[in-house]
Amino acid sequence: LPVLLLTRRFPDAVTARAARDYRIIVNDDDHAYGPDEIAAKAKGADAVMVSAVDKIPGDLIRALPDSVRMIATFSVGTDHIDLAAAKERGIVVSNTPGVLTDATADIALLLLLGAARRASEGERLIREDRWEGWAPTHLVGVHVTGKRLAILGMGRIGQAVARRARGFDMEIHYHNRRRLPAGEELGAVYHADADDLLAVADFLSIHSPASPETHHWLNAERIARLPDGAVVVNTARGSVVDDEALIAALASGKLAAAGLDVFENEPRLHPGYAPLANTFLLPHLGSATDQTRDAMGFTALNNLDAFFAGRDLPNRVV
Ligand code: 8YV
Repeated sequence: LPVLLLTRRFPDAVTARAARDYRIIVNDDDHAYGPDEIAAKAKGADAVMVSAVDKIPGDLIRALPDSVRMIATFSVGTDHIDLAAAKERGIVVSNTPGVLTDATADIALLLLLGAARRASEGERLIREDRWEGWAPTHLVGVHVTGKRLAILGMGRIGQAVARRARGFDMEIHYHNRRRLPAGEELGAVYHADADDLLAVADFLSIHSPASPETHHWLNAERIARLPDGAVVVNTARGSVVDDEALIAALASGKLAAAGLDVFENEPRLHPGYAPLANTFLLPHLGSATDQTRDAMGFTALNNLDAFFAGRDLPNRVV
């Protein structure tokens, strides 16, 4: 059997299937391995299954034993892996697109609603027994139904968010590198220039991958283009947002609120966010449902199985 290193404690059903078809080396602890630890544990492994939280830079890829021929990431994002270095070493890389679309889109809507309707503030108030009772102007938030939702990145997840937002009668606008075919646009308005999208964004939801082009894309200049009182939602990657600029806009009242599931230096939170009442914050829970996490693991294993059987990979990245 091929030897597979699992760098994290993945769901039980995933580990069980891996153990059936591979000789597995498991990290059965909840701490993430550092690069040196991954290289050391990969001794004798034919493949490695990693999470998006494991950083796989070029140095680590070059330090992996020669036996390692494939990296299957338990994520749709691949920004944590130096793909060019993998290619150079002839290491195949796969990811898990599709299976986490719905769970992530659900969390985007939760953030959108939670941020707009001040759910965090309300929850804290009531938990801390500080609620003084109903009042006409108490914890009044931003109205959602019928507003304009701007989607940056209209891939699978962006489209799933658009479908859900239509249920709230939102007017959908989007920017994507490529315009979607007319039949697939769901009535959304395309903006070829991402900056034009900002002007109509009562709500902005980010669904573009992390890349050098999207690094700190939402900066002070772009935030200034948003309508006053806009709400920002991010379930993609923290690095797409310039934290300093977003925090300043939330503090000044330029933006009404932000709902964030991802952070540039996660698990560390920029200290500017927590004191702000108008933030609704989650610890990277986009794909965190039992069914989705199992499906992500099975997808990673499907790719590994295909590789070791000499078949085409369903989700080959490199
Ligand atoms: C994961 C993710 O929770 O798939 C991704 O790119 O960010 C999330 O689904 C996590 O990073 C899994 O490795």
